[in-house]
Amino acid sequence: MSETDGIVETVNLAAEEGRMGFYDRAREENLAPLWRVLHGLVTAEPKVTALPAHYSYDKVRPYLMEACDLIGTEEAERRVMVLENPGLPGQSRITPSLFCGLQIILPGEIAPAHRHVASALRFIVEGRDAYSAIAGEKTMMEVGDFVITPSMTWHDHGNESDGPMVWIDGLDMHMVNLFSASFRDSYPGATHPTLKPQGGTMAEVGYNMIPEGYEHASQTSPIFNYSYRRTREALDQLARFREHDACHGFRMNYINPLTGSSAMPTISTAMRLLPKGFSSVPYRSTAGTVFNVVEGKATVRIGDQTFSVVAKDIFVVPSWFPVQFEAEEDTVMFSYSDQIAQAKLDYFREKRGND
Ligand code: GTQ
Repeated sequence: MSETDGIVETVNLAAEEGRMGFYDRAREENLAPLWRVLHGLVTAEPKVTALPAHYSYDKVRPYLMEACDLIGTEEAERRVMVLENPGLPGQSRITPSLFCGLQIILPGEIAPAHRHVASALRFIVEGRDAYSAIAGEKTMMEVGDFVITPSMTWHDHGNESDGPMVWIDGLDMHMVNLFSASFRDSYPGATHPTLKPQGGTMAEVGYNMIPEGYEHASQTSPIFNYSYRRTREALDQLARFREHDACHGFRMNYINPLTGSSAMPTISTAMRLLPKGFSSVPYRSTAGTVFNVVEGKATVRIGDQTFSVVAKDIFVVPSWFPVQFEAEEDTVMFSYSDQIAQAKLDYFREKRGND
């Protein structure tokens, strides 16, 4: 980007020379002329610096294991390898607004309790019988489960199994930091005391009923573990009688049952089934989206790049890049994006088809 990239096209560049003295004096008072930057600020189309990327789990996993040899969860607080977007290196961003990391916990380890304004999602990739304790209630996590840590709730993670446990961390801290609104506390002690029995929240809100007098102040869904067993069953049943969407296949969006809106206030989450042989109509949107393959095998075209993806792989579709899927097997994919945050601000745009 050159210094005049954002200059308004009608500005007479020859005349600018004579205005430089004025610009220099204005700078002394922290003033600058908008006409030299306007079209770089208010662009005609999304200015996208993020790149499409594919993180093969087979290639990434050895680095997670090596990290386990080098540092413990107590020392690291969270033992996470950050998935960086190659177009945004060194920024801990997979898209401009979203964080993505792979967290690994070994048997017997605890990631100590803390809380922060940033909301987090966990999407389980490998392992079983590890727990997340959120606001004093434990949930056991299995592959394909979608677990939510709402803003400013205490959470710790532990592994009570005999194997490693790996999950995707998706966080909105870049949105929080854009607004300079971040706070964080460490809990005095590794784990937060239990306040509710395991399964308590599902009894309260997981059956399309709520207890008389039930109160829930947060905009985040009270359900904090959407189990893969139930999600997969829903997709399976749906595919028997509904038409698939030409762009998205059989796609289900996770919702907050109290509001019908997205399960998290800033991050949209979804699970989709692409039946074997499905070839999608290209789709683009302003919501950069992170995908994780749960089952199957597919070819994904993002802009002019093509990726072969298999179970456990992660890939990212940046804002406004067209994405197109070919399912080589029945393929199930989880995804998260900032769509809901953009929609609430009236920013979200999408296009179906090739134009
Ligand atoms: O588990 O709370 O990957 O606070 C990054 C920041 C995980 C967490 C991350 C976090 C967490």
